[in-house]
Amino acid sequence: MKKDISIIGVPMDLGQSRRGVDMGPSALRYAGAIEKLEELEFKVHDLGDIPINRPSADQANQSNSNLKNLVQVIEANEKLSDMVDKEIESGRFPLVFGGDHSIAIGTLAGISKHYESLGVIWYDAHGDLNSEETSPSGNIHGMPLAVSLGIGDDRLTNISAYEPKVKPENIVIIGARSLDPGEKALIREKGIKVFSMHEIDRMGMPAVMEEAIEYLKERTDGVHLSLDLDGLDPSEAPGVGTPVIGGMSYRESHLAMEMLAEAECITSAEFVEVNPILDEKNKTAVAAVALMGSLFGEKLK
Ligand code: 5AB
Ligand code: MN
Ligand code: MN
Ligand code: MN
Repeated sequence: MKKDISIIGVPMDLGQSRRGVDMGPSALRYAGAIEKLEELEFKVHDLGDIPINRPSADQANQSNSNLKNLVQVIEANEKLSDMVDKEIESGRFPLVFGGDHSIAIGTLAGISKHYESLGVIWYDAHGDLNSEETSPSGNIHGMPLAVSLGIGDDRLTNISAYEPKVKPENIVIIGARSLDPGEKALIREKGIKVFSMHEIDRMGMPAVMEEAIEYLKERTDGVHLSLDLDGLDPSEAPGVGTPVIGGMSYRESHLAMEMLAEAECITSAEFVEVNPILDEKNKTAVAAVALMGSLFGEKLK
């Protein structure tokens, strides 16, 4: 990865119900993300934050659909998709700072058209494979991977006017430990590759990452890393809205990022779900920035 890096902040908290995750981009910047990447000799272009329109009180009260804040989520993702698209066109590596995970819809919409067969690593406690019908919450941050497969409301699946963004066989989920019944059914139906905490416990992180990398290298021409900080154990990353115990340790995650750096396979990335209000002294953002360092080759320098 020798390309310049473009950072795009998305202060979005409308894809879920706990306020504060809109401050994620600031928390990541304060934790030293840009300095870290510059230390690694990257030229960094910080493009600032995308403006997010909040629903009016009227609109917020009309939320009888199972897709909360749908209009605002679409709007933000269209903008994000356009920005990511332009950065790739200019030959830069897009690095997106969330915001809740609903923004992966826009990131993938901007990226995927540049590849014949884009791969995705979904590093997360959750599958994010719900739709309006299967979602227990109506929160769109639990849906972006399904949307990217072309499953869900057409206004979401068709962002940037094409679908699907990803093929099921090009996805690897790592760290899953909280899947809803509809998500499990979809994983079985589509044959999506999942390394749940069970596999991580049994095989160990090195074997999991080796297999994931080999699997993706065989079938993809680029790989997007979508890293939800709740993939980590809440003891080490407490600043997230939907923590689930029994997660990946900081060390395991660190190794996973180093192995991705060695494999030189990652072509875009996003770090999402950092909520500084729920955090302890910005610990989660600090962990995220350390992981970014490993992803961008700190160990290889
Ligand atoms: B996250 C849940 N599956 O759909 C849902 O943090 C949680 O982006 C989704 O992974 C968590 O509401 C979404 C129960
Ligand atoms: Mn999650
Ligand atoms: Mn559709
Ligand atoms: Mn997620």
